[in-house]
Amino acid sequence: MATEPPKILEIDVNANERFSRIKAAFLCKFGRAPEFYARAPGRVNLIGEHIDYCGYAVLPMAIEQDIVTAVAENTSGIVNLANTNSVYPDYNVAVDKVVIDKSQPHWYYYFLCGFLGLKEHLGEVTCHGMDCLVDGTIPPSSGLSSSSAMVCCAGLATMHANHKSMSKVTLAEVCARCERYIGTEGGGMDQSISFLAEAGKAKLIEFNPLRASDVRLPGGAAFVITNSLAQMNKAASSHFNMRVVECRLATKVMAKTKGLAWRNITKLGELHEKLGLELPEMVRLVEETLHCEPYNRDEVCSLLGIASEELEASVLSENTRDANSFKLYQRAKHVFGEAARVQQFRRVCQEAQSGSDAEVMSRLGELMNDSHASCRDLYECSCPELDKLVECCLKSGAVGSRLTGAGWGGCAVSLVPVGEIEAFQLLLKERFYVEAPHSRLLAYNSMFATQPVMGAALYKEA
Ligand code: ADP
Ligand code: NG1
Ligand code: MG
Repeated sequence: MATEPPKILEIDVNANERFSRIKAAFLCKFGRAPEFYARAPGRVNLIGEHIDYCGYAVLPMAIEQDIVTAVAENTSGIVNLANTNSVYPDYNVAVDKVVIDKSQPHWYYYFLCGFLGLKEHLGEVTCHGMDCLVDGTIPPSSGLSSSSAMVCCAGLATMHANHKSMSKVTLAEVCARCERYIGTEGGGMDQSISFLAEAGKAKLIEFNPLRASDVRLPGGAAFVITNSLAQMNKAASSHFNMRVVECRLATKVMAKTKGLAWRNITKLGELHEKLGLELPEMVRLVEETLHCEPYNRDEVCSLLGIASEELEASVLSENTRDANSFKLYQRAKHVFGEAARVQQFRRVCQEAQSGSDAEVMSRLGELMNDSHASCRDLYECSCPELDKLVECCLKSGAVGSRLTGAGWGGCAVSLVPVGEIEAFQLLLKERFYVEAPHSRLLAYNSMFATQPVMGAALYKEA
């Protein structure tokens, strides 16, 4: 239940290879055993890309790959952070001196986003110091939400280390807010599924208010993740925020054209609600009210009747302050089209029992293919490696394939008939990974069929 706190489970650490390894590393680092462990999963988004921050529903599921943090309280008032992967250096900071530098998205800032978010939410004058050792299995910067798994894991660990309890929904909302401290203005899909996921179920995540409902995926369908091996750190570039800003601007320009109080409307979903239209009508409205050529700063300022300073203060973000070209038509058209595809995907899943397996698969596959085309052509959040991978997946037995997560690199998710997973993976190894700049060995870790797993939880040694 979303209104309950995350579960506290008992674990036989000695019988669990991963937890034993984490415990040993913690002992080695801090000279004592951890008091508890927090775990938060990554996710794969099946459909609904770049629309959560516009207020629209998305359809992800949690994956086995996760972030686990071993934790023990300390009395020194310091957050000591260490990582099992030596790529990520140790860091420590006093609980009252935490500052997140947006210009340098170091790994520990993601952890500290979760720490700070919880600290502020709990309204504690001060939080306990904590010794923390992080161990992650989600390929980073690859669209499977390693960043949010880290933020959620840190938030959950901080809550428990301070002897507090909160519902999964509240934790998801707090963590969605505080991940923005790193600079990216994300929606909330990643933190929501990390907390609200249930084993065996994909979820339709809706916002305002945040809620998750079960989506039963057809039995014959497997969702296979493949990694393009191109990485993209979302906080280290302005690509992500630029899209958020373009959607915000499109909202305001369209709202002004329709005579609405545009200053108070920030999301395309709010505009949609105010106009009371259907999604296909919103697509038509984009075609009628916006032009295909990019807008420049002067044009949007003159359309809204504002000065450049107001644009910077109320629409642009810190890292898009100097932007001067905005593709409003293309971004808005993607958002309304993608929101409609999420509704259709869910409907096909609901009606799956009445159709043949092949028919259901082909309808879902088509929606995924259309989603990728829209991300590539209208939203421009794909990249050559991803386009090549998606094409390769489709030629190797996938019924549908699309980029997942923010894009500009990272993973594709493919719909593959259950009986054909092995053949699909073999073909991909030969066709995609043989040419990839990395070895075939890496390919082995870059493809996996997913099973929806449960959301974040706490573990105590039995
Ligand atoms: P995504 O969320 O798609 O994986 P982001 O660019 O949003 O990609 O976040 C990736 C960042 O998260 C990494 O650059 C790193 O700082 C942090 N991160 C992810 N996994 C780990 C890990 N196991 N240990 C430390 N930091 C991690
Ligand atoms: P990733 O790729 O996991 O960083 C981002 C956003 C989501 C969503 C997707 C695109 C964050 C934390 N995550 O995900 O909210 O907008 O892109 O659908 O900003
Ligand atoms: Mg991320």
